[in-house]
Amino acid sequence: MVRDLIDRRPAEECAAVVLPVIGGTRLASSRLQESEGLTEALGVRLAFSERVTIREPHPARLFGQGQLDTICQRMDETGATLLVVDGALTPVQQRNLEREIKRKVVDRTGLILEIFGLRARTAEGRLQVEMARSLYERSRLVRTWTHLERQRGGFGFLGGPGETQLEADRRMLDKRIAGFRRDLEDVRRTRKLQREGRARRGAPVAALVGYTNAGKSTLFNRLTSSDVLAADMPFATLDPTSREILGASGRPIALIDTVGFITDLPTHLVAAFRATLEEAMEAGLLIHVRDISHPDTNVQAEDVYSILDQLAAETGIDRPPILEVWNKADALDPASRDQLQERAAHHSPKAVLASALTGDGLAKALYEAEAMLFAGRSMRTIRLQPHDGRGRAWLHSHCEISSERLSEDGELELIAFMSETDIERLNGISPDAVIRT
Ligand SMILES: Nc1nc2c(ncn2[C@@H]2O[C@H](COP(=O)(O)OP(=O)(O)OP(=O)(O)O)[C@@H](O)[C@H]2O)c(=O)[nH]1
Ligand SMILES: [Mg+2]
Repeated sequence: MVRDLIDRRPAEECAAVVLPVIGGTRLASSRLQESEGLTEALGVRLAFSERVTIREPHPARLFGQGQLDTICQRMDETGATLLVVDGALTPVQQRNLEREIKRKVVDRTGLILEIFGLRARTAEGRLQVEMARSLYERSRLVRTWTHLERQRGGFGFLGGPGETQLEADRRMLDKRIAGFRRDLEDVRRTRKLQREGRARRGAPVAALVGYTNAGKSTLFNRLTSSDVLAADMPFATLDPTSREILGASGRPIALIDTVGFITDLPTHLVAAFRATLEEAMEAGLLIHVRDISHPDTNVQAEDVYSILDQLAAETGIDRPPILEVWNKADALDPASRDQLQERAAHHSPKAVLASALTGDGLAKALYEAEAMLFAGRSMRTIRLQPHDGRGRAWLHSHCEISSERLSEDGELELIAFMSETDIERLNGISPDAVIRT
């Protein structure tokens, strides 16, 4: 049923999946399965899939000639119409491979961008995907400068006399990217206003983050009694959804479901989804949902943390505190479950073993989330310099403000509910702010 929700590619497309393992790099054991899952997410049939060990990557076609011949032969035998190389291809390698095997070739970034394209439902999601695609195409144009110029040069139908096709393409893409950037700025502004609205209502925000397919949306649905799409496929969620729930203490909490991460997430996607991802980085708490039953759960967690670090560096926002939810506990055998239960109790960051499917452990997870969100939240008096618009804006978008006035000496005095983390953050933004209990 879920599959029907996805635009499907013509069924006659049939893909060969090759996972290049380059000179001793360690790849997660289930990585080939992930490649297959990503390919199937395009709605194409799978012809075959294999790992190919490459000692020395060939600059012009990545694979050795013998390896390429074998791939070609298998593609002929199985009737494959598309080659998915689950790694990075240079534009030159991609073109040469296409020429040699006489079929379409797509690499990991192309594949993920394609899936995002199929999944984008809202105007905002489509805008972000289009932006990512244009950035990707733009980067590939630059690197193939010489060959494209030779191949298509001299037409110049967009520009003046003598303009090459490449220059025209580049100009067209730059124009589109600039347009997308403007539209995305509007999206960011709208999201900021929404965040401020939430803060005014006093609801702190917890964002669900984690590897794709970890169970974020299933957990979100359970906790909020919602019905967002949760499915056994990569990148089921693209657009963030937010709902308010009441915690055990009766205080409101806003929960956000977000797009999933993946190993080697294309940097263009991170850039394009900034408005969405910023939302998570601005939260008071990140609930890192992990599929603890997955054989590569530790590698996945490492990759999630490195993407979060990258986001923190790019947005200039400190990473919010983290609560790990070790999900899919129901899929473990009883012995490992006991073992993990024990390990979770002493884990840093704090971890709760749970199952979004059966509901086990969710009350504890919510309790811990609430405790972390409200930890040390108390009423503070803050004095800001008269011109500190940034500090004031941050307070309004992150903390519940109970009053605000101008003091006799022209400084701004606010009374707000702040946690220790809030105080640290405000200190970073407004070093001159004076905060008293
Ligand atoms: N056994 C088991 N399966 C689960 C559990 N939670 C989620 N799943 C399954 O895992 C798959 C992915 O769940 P989603 O909730 O869509 O995962 P997600 O993290 O939102 O994934 P993306 O949106 O693609 O990033 C679905 O088939 C769920 O039914 C759980 O606690 N136990
Ligand atoms: Mg999801």
